[in-house]
Amino acid sequence: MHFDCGSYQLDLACPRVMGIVNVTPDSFSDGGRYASTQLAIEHGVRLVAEGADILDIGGESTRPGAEPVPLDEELKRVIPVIEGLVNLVDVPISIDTYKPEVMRAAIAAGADLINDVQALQEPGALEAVASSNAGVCLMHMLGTPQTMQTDPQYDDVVAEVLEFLRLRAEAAVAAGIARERIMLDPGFGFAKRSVHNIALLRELPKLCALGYPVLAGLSRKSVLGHITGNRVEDRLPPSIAAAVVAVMKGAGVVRVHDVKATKDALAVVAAIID
Ligand code: 9MG
Repeated sequence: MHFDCGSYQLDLACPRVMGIVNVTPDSFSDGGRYASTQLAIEHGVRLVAEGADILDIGGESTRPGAEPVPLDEELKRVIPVIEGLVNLVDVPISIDTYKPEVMRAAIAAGADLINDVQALQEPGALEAVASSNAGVCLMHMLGTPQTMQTDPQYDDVVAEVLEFLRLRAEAAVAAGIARERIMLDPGFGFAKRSVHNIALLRELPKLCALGYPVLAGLSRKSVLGHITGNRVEDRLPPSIAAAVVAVMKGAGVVRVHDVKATKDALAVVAAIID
């Protein structure tokens, strides 16, 4: 299977690692360390040197309870980072945003992939992607980061997430986005209790069976804290375990903070399992 995004075509026969570049002072695990253009660019370059296959740039935190960032502030955070990175790295640049204005500006600045935690539901978002050649990651979430963890309820979380993503992919195709440009993501940690996250990971092959590449983002997330009791700064081993399981269950891309450690773990898996 391959995935088309911007000027890149990713062969997903081997799993790809998306490295996270937060440009958010309130980012839940970086504590604002990379909240300046230069530091974010340097961080992205370092992640590529460690083996990142994609960089995901985000200017608005999506952690539970995070406040929205005004449009102009988000643009000021992410656009200079994208402009800086496109000249320095040769991997697809992804922009983590749900705002159509940010999507358009990011694509004009050189972004190849739109990572939308709202699955292009914002008015104008489908059109912003359709009028470009960027790829898109459609993620499942109920509500917004402010409300999502209040009391998430599902009768059958796997069936409901699959149906949502199937319909959003259909909407994207109907808007003119080629199937090869679409990736799906169950949205681990977004309006989900641990039991929901675990069921979605266990049943990931059902999502893969929809025929689109699947992205899994479990790095440092609270479900790993619930399972292990570890605080966020001690979640590297559980994050690696989760990434390995996700790949073994069919994920084509894993979104992670710790690129080198994840690449090493996946290299061992690839050497042993065919
Ligand atoms: C921005 N962001 C935070 N967590 C994420 C996840 O699990 N998937 C995607 N696509 N984006 C995420």
